[in-house]
Amino acid sequence: MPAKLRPPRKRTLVLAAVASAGLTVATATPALSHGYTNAPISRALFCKQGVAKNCGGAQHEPQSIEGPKGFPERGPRDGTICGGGGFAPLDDPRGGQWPANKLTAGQSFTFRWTLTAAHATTSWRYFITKDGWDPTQKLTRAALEPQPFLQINDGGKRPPNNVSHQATLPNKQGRHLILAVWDIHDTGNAFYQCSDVEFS
Ligand SMILES: [Cu+2]
Repeated sequence: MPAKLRPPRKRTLVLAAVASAGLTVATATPALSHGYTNAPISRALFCKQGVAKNCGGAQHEPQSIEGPKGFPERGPRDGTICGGGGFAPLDDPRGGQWPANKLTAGQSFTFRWTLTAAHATTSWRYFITKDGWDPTQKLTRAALEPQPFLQINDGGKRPPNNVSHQATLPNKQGRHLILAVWDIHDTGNAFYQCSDVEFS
């Protein structure tokens, strides 16, 4: 289901106001906005849509769930992966009650991203939780299958604003978490998107 497109936030104006107040804006990445997954719908996008409440800043900027790249060796530490190390409400497992995307195991599925800034890309990687995953726990590396079930290498090229990747869904049952990682080529960062899914 495609996300509704809304006008971008006027974050540039906010930053300009801060700069004119004489403060230094320190940031590890030069870009101001980025991207999120809309298929399956991520926790951050459910927040933006108002389907999930009490999300903190993710409600206004689901595209900004960004952390150091190099997952799983580097990147946000365990328990902070879904929030990219900075959006804690996305890490809260909410007792396993996050809205879930219904998927059919073993079937073809098109993963989709909406990009608000199309950064030069190293790769797109999709991880899934192991069998027996406990949805009431915060996401850790140990809870994920060690290899992504889908990886697309872009070799530094700039993607379109709407990105799609077709894949065969893994053979899983019941509730799982899919972690999508967008590895940026020319910064030290990556974008992290967690989607709760229910396989039938
Ligand atoms: Cu960006």
